[in-house]
Formats: sequence, C-alpha cells, structure tokens
Amino acid sequence: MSEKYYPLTPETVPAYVHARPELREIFHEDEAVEAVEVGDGNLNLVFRVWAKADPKRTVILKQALPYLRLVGDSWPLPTDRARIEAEALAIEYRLVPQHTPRVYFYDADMYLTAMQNLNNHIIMRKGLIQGIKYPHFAEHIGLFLAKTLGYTSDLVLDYRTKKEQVARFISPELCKITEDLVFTEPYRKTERNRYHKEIEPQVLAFQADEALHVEVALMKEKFMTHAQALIHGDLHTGSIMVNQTETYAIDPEFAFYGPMGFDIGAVIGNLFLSYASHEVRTPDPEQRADFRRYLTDTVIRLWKVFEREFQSVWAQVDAINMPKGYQDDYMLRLLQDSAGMGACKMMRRVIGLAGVEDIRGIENVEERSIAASLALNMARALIMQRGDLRTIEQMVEIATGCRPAYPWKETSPFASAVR
Ligand code: SR1
Ligand code: MG
Repeated sequence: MSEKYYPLTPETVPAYVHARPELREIFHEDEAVEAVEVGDGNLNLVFRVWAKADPKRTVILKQALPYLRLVGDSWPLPTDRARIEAEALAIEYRLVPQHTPRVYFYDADMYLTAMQNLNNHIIMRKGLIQGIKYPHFAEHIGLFLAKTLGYTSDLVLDYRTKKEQVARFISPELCKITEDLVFTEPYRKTERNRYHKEIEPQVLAFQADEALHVEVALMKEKFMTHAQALIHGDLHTGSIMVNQTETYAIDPEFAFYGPMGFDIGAVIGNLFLSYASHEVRTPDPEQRADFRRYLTDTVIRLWKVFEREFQSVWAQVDAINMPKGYQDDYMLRLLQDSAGMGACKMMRRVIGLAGVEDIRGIENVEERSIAASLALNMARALIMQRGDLRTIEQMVEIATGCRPAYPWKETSPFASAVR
C-alpha cells in the first residue's frame, strides 16, 4: 500500500481536487466544490464532485478500497486493480472514445481515477428494469466489443506487444473472484451463495447436475487459460451507462487477458436476465412481448454489428496463415463461447453472492421465483446446447424456448425436492 493513501470522504474531496492541476480546466482555484459518495457497486468509493456555482462543471472520482466493500475488511482486495482499470480505460479510449469515459488522471498514491461524469446517462440495468429501450445500444456495444477485443488480440498486436500487455494486466485476485463467484460456488453448497429459499429445489438440482458441471468446468478452464484479448472482465448492464443516443462502458477493473466470449456473453447474458425478469415485471402480455422483442433484437443486432466490425480486424491478418475457413471457425467459437460464458454469468446472478436487481429486486417472492427459475432454465439450455449453435438467431431461439419451472409441478424434475 502507498503510504500516501487515505480513503476520501465528501469532506476531504474539495481539498483533494484543488490540489490536482489536471482539474484546473474544470474547477477554478479555491472555488466552493461539493461532493457526494454515490458508489453502489461492490468494491469502491465513487464521488460525484461539482462546482457549487455551476454544477455542470463536474467530475467523478473513483477510489479503490483495500477490501471488498460488499463484505467488509475481512475480504482484502489489491488496490492495483485501480491501475488496471485506468490503463484499460486508456486503451479503450484510444480504440472507442465515443463509448469510454474520458480520464483526467490516475493517482497512483491514492488508487484513484478522475473521470468524466456521465450525468446525462443512467446505469443500463436500471433503465431495462423500467422497460426503457435504447435504440442505439446494439450498434454501440457491438462496435465497442469488436474494437476492444479485436485490436488487443494476437490478430492485430505484434508478438512482443501482446505478451507485454498480458503481463501488465495480470490480475490474480480479481480473476480469482470471478473463478469462484461465476464458475465454482453457484454449483456447490457454500456459505456465500445468496439465492432465496423458494428457488432451492432448482438450485439443488443444478448443484447435483454433473452434465452441467462438465460444461461449466470447460468454461472455467477457458476463462483461466485463454489469453485471447484484453477483456473488460465485468461487462454486465450495471457497467454500462446509456441514454437514448449514447452508450459508455465503465468500470473495467476486472480487465485482464481472457476469452473474448466472456465480455460478449456478459452483455448477452444480462439482456437475457432482463428478459427473464420481465416474465413478471411486465404483466401486460403485449407490452411484455414488445419489450422482449426489443431485448432479443438487441442480442441479434449486437452480434451482427460485432461480426461486421470485426471485418476490419480480419482485414489485417495474414490470409495464408489465417484463411477464410479459420476466420469462420474463430467467429463460430466466439458465438459458442459467448453462449456458455453468458449462461454462467446468468446462473451466478441467481444463485451466487452478488445478485442483480433485475431478479433480486422483485419484491413478491413468488414472482421472483418465477423469474429466477426462468433465468436458470435459459442459462442451462444455452450452455448445454452451445455446441450446436451456428447462428445468433439459434441462440435466441434456445433462450426464448425456455419456461420457468416454478411453481413446481408434479411433473417437474424439481418436484421431488419439495415433496
Ligand atoms: C465480490 S465482488 C462481486 C462482483 O462484483 C463485481 O461487479 C463483479 O461482478 C464481481 O463478481
Ligand atoms: Mg464494477
């Protein structure tokens, strides 16, 4: 730990920002500055800061705590994740500035990044919960994925830069969180799982399902060993800020060199979680069908944009070493990985420690069980059938063909557990 580190508070923020010359373009010397802590994530302090005389002059300060905020100081966390996030943001900004918040500076003593306040945007998950559509999201995120993944991979980087980059982004502790929370704990009895008891029969069935465990283990192995590209590492809809015209990906503190399908799958899996939640969140059948069509069209469109934009990557490869047949095979593997990884991201959000508001925020427990059960069934189908996938439309068909198993019927495979 740096000796100069101290966790900021709203009271200490004004003096801190006035001491930073990089913020002179925003805050005048010694003017009144106000701050509020707005972090609602699992890990960090986040301060919204603005000039009292002109709240449009504003900035976000994100500071790493040396422990996991969600749990407390019994779970220490390396502050180096703040450097990784700042460096990942710099790379993303170079590749897709229109979808990456601007960074003013990174303070290596305070493990703190000062960045653009996206105050005209909301966290996408919150918008989806309200049934708000984002018409440009698929185009934006498809481009973001293609550029950030393609241009940090071996397909584009020279042999030396790629290896140097892998080394800069080694992040054992944050990867371990994902290995445990996404690929291990949901499938066994552990104290950290947080599912609600009504859904337990289905959870226990998943925890006894060896065929499922094989597929999850294959995904975990890929996550741990496939240094394919610099991935964001946590690209769920809580890490995306949107409005009707713009999209920004925030929070790449879990960035490392991993499989591209983990990022693509995170976006798709979270859109499918929203789909499952609207089984109960939108009671009117027409409205529900309409919003779900938006979600599935978005999944299809984002993949197609990703494929289209990835063409600029393929244009740079040596076509003798990497002929068309190899390129097609690469894209197919990405599609199948995205289904498998996305499925794991869905199951962890229902069963594991860190849930999502889409499902866990449903107050009525019967309704929450219906949505959770549907999300689990969609995820299982996606991971088990991913090897048969040839198109994104087939992925959507698999997911939308699923039904909730709750309330348990006599014929349901989970009925024996409730008798
Ligand atoms: C223990 S941290 C829980 C989760 O929060 C982050 O957003 C990641 O998704 C991580 O798995
Ligand atoms: Mg985060």
